Amino acid sequence: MKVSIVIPTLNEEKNLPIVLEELKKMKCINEIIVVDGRSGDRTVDIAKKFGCKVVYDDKGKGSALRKGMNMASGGVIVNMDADCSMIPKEILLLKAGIEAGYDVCMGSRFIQGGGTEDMPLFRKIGNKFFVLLVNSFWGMNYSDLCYGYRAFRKSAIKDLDLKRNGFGIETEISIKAAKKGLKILEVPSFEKSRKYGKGNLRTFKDGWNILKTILGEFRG
Ligand SMILES: Nc1nc2c(ncn2[C@@H]2O[C@H](COP(=O)(O)OP(=O)(O)OP(=O)(O)O)[C@@H](O)[C@H]2O)c(=O)[nH]1
Ligand SMILES: [Mg+2]
Repeated sequence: MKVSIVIPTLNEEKNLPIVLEELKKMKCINEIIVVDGRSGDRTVDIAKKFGCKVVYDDKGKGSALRKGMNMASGGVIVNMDADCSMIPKEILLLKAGIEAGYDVCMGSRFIQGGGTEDMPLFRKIGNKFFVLLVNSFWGMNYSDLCYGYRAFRKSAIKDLDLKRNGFGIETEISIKAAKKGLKILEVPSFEKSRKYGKGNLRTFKDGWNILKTILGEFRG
């Protein structure tokens, strides 16, 4: 199956070329869509130099991902970050999940083979708490939640009908995939530290948004 990669970017001029250089070596990748949140640096120039499709969206990471996924043409659509925290070769594992018949194949840092060097203790505790809530509310067996390295069957994008604009998007995906009875697989993934620059996630503000996402989906 052909693979489209969707990468949201915000000021990633140092990290993006490293990621794109590695992606270029992978034969299974058909297109790379960079959805830029109006970076003030050379991110967009770099993406264009590597032959990526570039579109703009300044409403947040969730909105950017939605825009990129909606325009992707591959049968398999993979979301990944631009900050060098995700190992490009794991795309093979994510893609295999879709080819084996799953609708969504999610990287997990908390099953054997996975891990993270990019998550302070209080974020780990928050993530575990959110995983527990989602598993209890929707009868799931997720091991991870707020992680964006995931592959989707093209048809799943429409089924998910995503709405969140910010960092709540991963949580929304996990919950809606469960609600809609999509076939979900977790595969191990190792998250490295972001290489250059600072992350945009604000632990408490975005943690609150994630909690609101869970409670909103529970009520709705
Ligand atoms: N288009 C767009 N991309 C964003 C936005 N915020 C973050 N990103 C990108 O989304 C990806 C993940 O964002 P990060 O800031 O690394 O967030 P994170 O990995 O949860 O947080 P850290 O662990 O602190 O790195 C990166 O490729 C960012 O450049 C945004 O508002 N718009
Ligand atoms: Mg990051």
